Amino acid sequence: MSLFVETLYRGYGQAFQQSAQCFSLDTGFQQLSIFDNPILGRVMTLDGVVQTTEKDEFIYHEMLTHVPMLAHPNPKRVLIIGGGDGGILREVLRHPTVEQVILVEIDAAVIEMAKQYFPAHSAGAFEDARTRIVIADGVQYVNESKEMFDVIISDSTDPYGPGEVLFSADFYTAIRARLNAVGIFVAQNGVPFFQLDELKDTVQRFAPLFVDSTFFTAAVPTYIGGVMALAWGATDASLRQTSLTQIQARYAQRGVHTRYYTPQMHLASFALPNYIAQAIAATIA
Ligand code: AG3
Repeated sequence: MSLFVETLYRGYGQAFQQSAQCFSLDTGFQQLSIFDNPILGRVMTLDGVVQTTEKDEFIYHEMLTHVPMLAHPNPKRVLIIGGGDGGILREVLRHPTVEQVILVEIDAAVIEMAKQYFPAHSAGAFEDARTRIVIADGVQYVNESKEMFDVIISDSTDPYGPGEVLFSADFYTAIRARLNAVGIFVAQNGVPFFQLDELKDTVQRFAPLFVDSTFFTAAVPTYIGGVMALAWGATDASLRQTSLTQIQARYAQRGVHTRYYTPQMHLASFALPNYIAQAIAATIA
């Protein structure tokens, strides 16, 4: 039996039993590996870090998508940075309000491998008439694009390697300029129990850009170490104050069906454990 041991943190990790038919390739941007595990199904890793598994992908993809999409009254234009496996794209397209989604992925190999080995992640989303795929550097794209969006979702790797620039103040500034007057930006921000500095950096970088900035959380088993922080930056503070009744009405009206997300979970996900709340408070103070 061979084991894959994730090497994200020094001195602590998670191990996966790996099927015999596993493979790994250098995409030119990163080392991409795919294997099967008896509990989690198929697993994709990039540079030794678990990105997605068949079994628990729904938790992350639903929360990172439906929280901003349902907080927004009428999201028509959506930008996804990264997200080459198509999971976020699939969830965004569940909203009938959406007219166009642009997905900007730096590494075409991620999309190709995901289409082939994780077909349920995109479930046809790459072929949807509303989808536009751009193979490009996300930073360059937001710097050069003139397009405006209602919701922008950053589905990146951790801030090492190709993903590092997607956590920079310059990137966030360029993102802010691409948001419509009523706009929301969300981003995966790591597991704060182990990656508290990343959260603090984001607190500092979001503060001058968004009138409302905070985090919401989701417990994703294979992003091990407790809850994952999802960063939230909005152009309008009322978006986060949307009532349960309103969110429920939108959820029903748009016909979105989910396995983790519920309107109650939506509101609850903004309640932060005190060690996170205190880290945020200490950073802004
Ligand atoms: N993007 C987020 C992976 C983050 C893993 N990091 C961690 N465990 N700290 C995955 C891509 C899914 N579409």
